Amino acid sequence: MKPAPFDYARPASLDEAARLLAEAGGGASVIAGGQTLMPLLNLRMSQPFLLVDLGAIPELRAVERHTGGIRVGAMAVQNELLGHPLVRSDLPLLARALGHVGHHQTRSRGTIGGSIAFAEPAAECPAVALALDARVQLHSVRGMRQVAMADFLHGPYATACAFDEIVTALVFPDPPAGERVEVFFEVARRPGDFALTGLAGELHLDGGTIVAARLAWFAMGHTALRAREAEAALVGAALDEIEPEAIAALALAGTAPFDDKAASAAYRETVARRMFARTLRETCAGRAMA
Ligand SMILES: Cc1cc2nc3c(=O)[nH]c(=O)nc-3n(C[C@@H](O)[C@H](O)[C@H](O)COP(=O)(O)OP(=O)(O)OC[C@H]3O[C@@H](n4cnc5c(N)ncnc54)[C@H](O)[C@@H]3O)c2cc1C
Repeated sequence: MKPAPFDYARPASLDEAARLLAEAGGGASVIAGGQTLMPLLNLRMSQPFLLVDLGAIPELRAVERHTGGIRVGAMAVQNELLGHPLVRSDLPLLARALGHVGHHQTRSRGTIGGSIAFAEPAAECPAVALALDARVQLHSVRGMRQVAMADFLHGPYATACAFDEIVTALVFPDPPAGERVEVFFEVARRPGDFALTGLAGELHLDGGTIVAARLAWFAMGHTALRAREAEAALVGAALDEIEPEAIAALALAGTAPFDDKAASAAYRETVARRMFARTLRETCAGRAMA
C-alpha cells in the first residue's frame, strides 16, 4: 500500500522545525529514522499532511558529557550509539539494550529519540531511560522543557510530548555512587523481534552490599515500568543473602502483562518470574566471586 499524499520539509534548525509543527496545528508528523513511521504511513494508520524531517539539524545528533550527566541527542542513530565510546563506558546498560533493538538494518536508521517518542511498551530504550532516571528534553515554539522519564510515558504510544513538541535529547544523570552491575534480560521469539518480556537495570554496590537498585520492565504493561518494590527490598541487602525468587515476586507486583498474538499474559508472567530470578542469581553470584 502507498501512503496518503503529504508535503515534506527538512528544516535546518530546531526553531524552524518547531515553527512548522506549530503552524500545522496537529496535522504534521516528525520523521526521524522512519523505521516505525514509514510502515504506519504505508498502512495509512498515520496520515499527516506534512512530514517534518529532523535529519538536517546536526545538534540533535550530539552525544556529550556535561556537568552531572550525559546528554544524548534524539537523532543519535541506534547503531552509532552502540559503538559510541561514551555510551560504552558510561551508559553500558544502554549499549547492552541497543543490541536487542530490531536488526542491524533498522538500527542503522532508527534513532533513540524515535524510540522514546513512539513509546512502544515492548521497546528496550524507554525501559533503560526509565531505569536510569533519564529526563526528556522537549522543544517547541514556547521554548524548552524537561520531563522526567517517569512522567513522560503515559501509556502505549502515548507520551507527554505535545503535537507541536520535538524530543531533542535524553539526559542521563550520573549514576549513584558505588560499583555498577548491569541486570538485563530479554526474551523474544527470534533475534530482532520485539520482546515478549524483558528487564533492564543496574545494581550499585559498596563492597558486597547493594546501595541502590534501578530496575525497569519492558513488555510487561502499558508502558515501561519500574520494579519499585523489588528495588526497595534489594537496597541494604548483601549479595550472598538475596533470595532471587522472593525478589522476583516483588518485581512482578505492579506489572500488567498482556495477551497479544506473540504471547499470552500468563506466559509472559511465568517467563518473566523465572528469568528475573535466574538473572539476579547469576548477577549476584558473579559479583560475589569477583
Ligand atoms: C523489523 C523491525 C523490528 C523492530 N524491532 C524493534 C525492537 O525489537 N525494539 C524496538 O524498540 N524497536 C524496534 N523496531 C522499531 C525501531 O527500529 C525504531 O527505530 C523506533 O521505533 C523508532 O525510531 P525511528 O527513529 O525510526 O522513528 P520514526 O519511525 O521516524 O518515528 C516514530 C514515531 O516517533 C515520532 N518521533 C520520532 N522522533 C521524534 C522526535 N525527536 N520528537 C518527537 N517525535 C518523534 C514520529 O513522529 C513517529 O510518530 C523495529 C522496527 C522494525 C522495522
